[in-house]
Amino acid sequence: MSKIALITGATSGIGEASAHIFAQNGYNLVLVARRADRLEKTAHHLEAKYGIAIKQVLADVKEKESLSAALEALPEDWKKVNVLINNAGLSRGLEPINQGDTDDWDAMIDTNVKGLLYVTKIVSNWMIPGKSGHIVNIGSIAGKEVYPNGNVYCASKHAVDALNKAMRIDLLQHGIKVTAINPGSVETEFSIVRFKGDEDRAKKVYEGFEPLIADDIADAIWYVVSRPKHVNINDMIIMPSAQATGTIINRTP
Ligand code: NDP
Ligand code: 8X3
Repeated sequence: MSKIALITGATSGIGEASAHIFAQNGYNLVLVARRADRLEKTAHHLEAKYGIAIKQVLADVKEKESLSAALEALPEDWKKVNVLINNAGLSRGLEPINQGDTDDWDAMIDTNVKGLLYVTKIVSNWMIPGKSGHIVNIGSIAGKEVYPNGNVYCASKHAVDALNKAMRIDLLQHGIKVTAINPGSVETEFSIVRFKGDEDRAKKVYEGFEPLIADDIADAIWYVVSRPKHVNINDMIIMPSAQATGTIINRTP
């Protein structure tokens, strides 16, 4: 059987672009997301285009029990995962801490931190018997610095930064590589989700400069995963050339 990559949040943006690049390179894929129609469309397209096999896992990474049941229901051969891309994540809202919506906070912490942990526990245990594997955690520039009103999203990505380091220590003895990819501004559905469907507000985030696109990040993920066995890239920050920090962006007027 070909190598297997398991990608969470594969129905859009960085996860979907990563599914393409791994499929193009002959990997079979386990794709995890919540939107069934999008998942099916992506899976069928990639199977037809690249002649690879795909298992669709319709699951919410926040939901510990149903996530675990859906992943454990995979056939044993499909649990021999070589690469895990912990990508599923979101931001909700951009308000000062005293005005934040606590449901938004729950969604971000439960998805970006707890969901990532639940998936990692299950899949790392599948990797351990083979004494190999590679976990790629999608962090953010928001995990390296804090910006106004970014409070809980930044905290959740700082947690990913810490967990990335922790996983590398804990899984070292099992031969599992661990890498974080930390992007700046990438034009995906991210801002539409952050601003709860307000497409005009989302569009303004990327106005006046050239943001990254999902393929730029997928390309970096493929780069780190395709290094020789003895080489690990611990941590990568990737920014648009026009962006210096989370909020300092050189926009043309
Ligand atoms: P998108 O909104 O385009 O994609 C997010 C993906 O995550 C979707 O496929 C969505 O699928 C999935 N997802 C969200 N919540 C869940 C959940 N609870 N369970 C399962 N899947 C879920 O955004 P991006 O591609 O930009 O985001 C991907 C990652 O990159 C996130 O972790 C984000 O924080 C990070 N990031 C993004 C940056 C950017 O500027 N865009 C910059 C830095 C980091 P579905 O709705 O079908 O479940
Ligand atoms: C997404 C990038 O700058 O909106 O993680 O936090 S940012």
